[in-house]
Amino acid sequence: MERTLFIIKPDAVQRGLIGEIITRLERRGLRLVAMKMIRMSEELARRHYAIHEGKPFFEPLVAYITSAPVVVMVWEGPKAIEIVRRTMGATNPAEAAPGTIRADYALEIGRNLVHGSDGPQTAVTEINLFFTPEEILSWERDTDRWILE
Ligand code: IDP
Ligand code: MG
Repeated sequence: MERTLFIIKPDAVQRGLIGEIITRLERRGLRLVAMKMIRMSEELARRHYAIHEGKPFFEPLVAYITSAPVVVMVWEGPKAIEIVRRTMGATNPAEAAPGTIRADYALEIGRNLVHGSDGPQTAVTEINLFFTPEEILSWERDTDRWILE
């Protein structure tokens, strides 16, 4: 089992796409183990995107991610990190495969609706940045035996 941090960014919240986006991950079979709506502080945004510090898009990215509430989640499942990234589509919506969230609802890289951790180490770091251990729930889902072999 793997866990990944997933964020519904301000543009998706403003556009009323929270339900639509959660539905895609939920129907896929991934299990939701934590969720909250927050307004990201500038400090949290800078820490979350620290790897991009110094790049030309960094300051606009911090402004974008702090501009309105976001919905932060932890999703769990086998290969959850890769499966979520593939469900999101490429970073640039113009290059995202049809049927992905970014291809179906977005046009530009700076308004690409969602974030998902890009690897096991990043996932752990990012989850710890947004959630305390008590906020992450381990629960048995009755449908698991029809989703997981
Ligand atoms: P990812 O979100 O697919 O992991 P990253 O390369 O980690 O993509 O970039 C983080 C975020 O920074 C992107 O999702 C996007 O919001 C923003 N971003 C990345 N590259 C650009 C760019 O060239 N212009 C504007 N925003 C960018
Ligand atoms: Mg990234």
